[in-house]
Amino acid sequence: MFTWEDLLSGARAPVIGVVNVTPDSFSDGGRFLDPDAAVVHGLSLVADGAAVLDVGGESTRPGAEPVDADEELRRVVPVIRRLVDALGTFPDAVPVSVDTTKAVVAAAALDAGAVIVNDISAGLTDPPILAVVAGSGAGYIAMHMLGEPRSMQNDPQYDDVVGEVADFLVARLAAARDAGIESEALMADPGIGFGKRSAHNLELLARLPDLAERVGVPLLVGTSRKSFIGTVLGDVDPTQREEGTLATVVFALDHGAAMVRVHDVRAAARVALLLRVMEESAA
Ligand code: PMM
Repeated sequence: MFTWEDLLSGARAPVIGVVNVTPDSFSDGGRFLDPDAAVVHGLSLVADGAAVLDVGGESTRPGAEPVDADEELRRVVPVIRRLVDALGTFPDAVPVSVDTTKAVVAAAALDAGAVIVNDISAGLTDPPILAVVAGSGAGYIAMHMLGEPRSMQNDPQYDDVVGEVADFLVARLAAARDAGIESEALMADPGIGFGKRSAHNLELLARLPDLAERVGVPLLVGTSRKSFIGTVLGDVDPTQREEGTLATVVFALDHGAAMVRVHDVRAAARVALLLRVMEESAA
């Protein structure tokens, strides 16, 4: 069975590298749609220090249209199979995760050698995904999103963003356990940018320690290149947000995040390793 403790006790920095096999993701859409390019990119992220590779075939950027299961399968399964062939299997090698909300895609990805399912809908889009994960002993990431990608940035509102995200995650983690997923296999994610304004994202980051305490499982934070960084720093192109991303990576890891999910793995992994050494010497 996969456990986050086994992964996090390894020597690698707690960094998940993004492999988007999509034509339309917000910061790298189209760059790795070709399977060869996606595999080469994934292997380069491992060389850069990634502890997990997260392979996704459906863009989740604001306004994105859904992709049908056949197309998503066609995009991700060959890439996962080839990455696992090249890397080997966890725990001896860096594990591969699939970024999907669909049970059929999760099942095929696990069959191809993935050992983690990253579900931005926390099991709400396709509830049987929880049983698929439970049956395979895979790891599971449950993320908070308000609404769906097509409409999530249309005026999102919260009375208490941290409390509402925590309530949601606690409920979805309970559903995952009810479906048979072990607690040690669960990770939670506040879903930065998913149905949230900049102020909501900043408040979630500021109060990560509260959130970590409420959810009781390791937290993943995905800020990489997201628009609140551009809102603060005034740049328009997502690829110009790397320094800002690094500031959020340091802040998140220092405030209770167990892992971060990024596009530029080399910089984040080096920052995270240095942070770990500084924290050990301060202890
Ligand atoms: N962000 C994106 C996609 N998948 N999954 C999790 N768990 N957390 C995130 O923050 C997250 C995600 C959007 O970024 P991308 O389209 O560049 O992958």
